[in-house]
Amino acid sequence: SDYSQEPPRHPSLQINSKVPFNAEPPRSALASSYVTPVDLFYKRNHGPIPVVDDIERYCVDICGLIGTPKKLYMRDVRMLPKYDVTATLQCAGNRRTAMSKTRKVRGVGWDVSAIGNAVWGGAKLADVLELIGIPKLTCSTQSGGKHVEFVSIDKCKEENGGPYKASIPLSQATNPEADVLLAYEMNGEPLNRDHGYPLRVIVPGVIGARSVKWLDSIYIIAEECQGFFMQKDYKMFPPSVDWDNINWSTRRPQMDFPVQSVICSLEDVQSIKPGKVTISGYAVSGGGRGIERVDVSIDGGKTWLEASRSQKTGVPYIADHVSSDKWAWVLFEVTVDIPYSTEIVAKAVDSAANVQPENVQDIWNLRGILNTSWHRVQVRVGH
Ligand code: MTE
Ligand code: MO
Repeated sequence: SDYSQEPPRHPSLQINSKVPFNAEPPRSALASSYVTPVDLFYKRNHGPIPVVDDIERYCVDICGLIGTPKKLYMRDVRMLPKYDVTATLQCAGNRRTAMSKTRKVRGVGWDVSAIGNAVWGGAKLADVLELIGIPKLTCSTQSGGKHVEFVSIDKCKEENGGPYKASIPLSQATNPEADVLLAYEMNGEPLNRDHGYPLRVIVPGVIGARSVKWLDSIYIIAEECQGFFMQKDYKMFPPSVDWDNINWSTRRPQMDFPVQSVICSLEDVQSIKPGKVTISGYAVSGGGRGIERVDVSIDGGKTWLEASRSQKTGVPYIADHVSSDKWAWVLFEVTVDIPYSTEIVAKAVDSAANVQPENVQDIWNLRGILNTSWHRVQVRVGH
């Protein structure tokens, strides 16, 4: 594969793999802004970044179980109502490195920053599908279509040199409230090459793997996508399953991500001076579930304090889906006195009262996905 035309990248990104390019920002930079700057947003790729230079001729083929196939040009996408959706994208592999410490897992090593929050601008997929005659809130088409498959331009080795792809249920794709976008903007600027120029899918509340970048075609299909990343990857197995006894067909592709929180203001092991310390980070849940609470402990999880939460500076966050960005993370913060060396822990509770699991061992899985265990950091107090 040809990696000679990769775009320039920010020097402070921590590179986890050079080809394909996989990198994340330092955790201290991540939670300092509610909207993650594009430069610092994690980049997760499976192949070289495609080059699309003739934007006039670029189009998305929409075909499959529909009456007449359609070519969707950028001008067609821009003609539809534009929506700006603030949504957190999280890679299922976020925090994988920490999972590997208990027992080795396979996959790109990520610290805690394979996640970012952006304002995605584009057309709703529900409006696009209406253009080709599929009404809103449809669960199946007359010709038996039940899923919407997104096929990209980039090629990867997992697909034996074929394109990256994924699918979502038609019921989600045609639901305007699900806010699935064909996005051409990120934080008010045209999408850049790393993040899917000229057009990508954003599936809010769902693991990043389903938000296909560099969209080439959309297929209306009867069964979910049979691609590698739907069938042989990104599935959650119990700790008893390992590479010698895995049967991929026993599990469904992971879609929504579970409740997550991370302390970003402190490294895994951090030396501090005795006195007041501000503990801050992000908390988010999938499926549009808001964050109900973030608990912080300064004694390894014996006792807890409630942190304050915000999305907009100075406005307390309420998980009511009206005044809040329902697909977006919240930033939390609490200032405490730390007189002695200890373990600091964060755990979040979402609006369905789901709580992060206490120990990583209990959710260990061979691919190292969805490490949402209590986030623990060690502080060493010195004088
Ligand atoms: N889409 C294509 N075409 N190719 C990819 O490799 N990676 C996926 C998803 N979409 C990928 C893709 C994964 S695993 C994630 S987590 C997100 O894109 C990352 O998006 P980002 O690089 O914009 O942060
Ligand atoms: Mo991912």
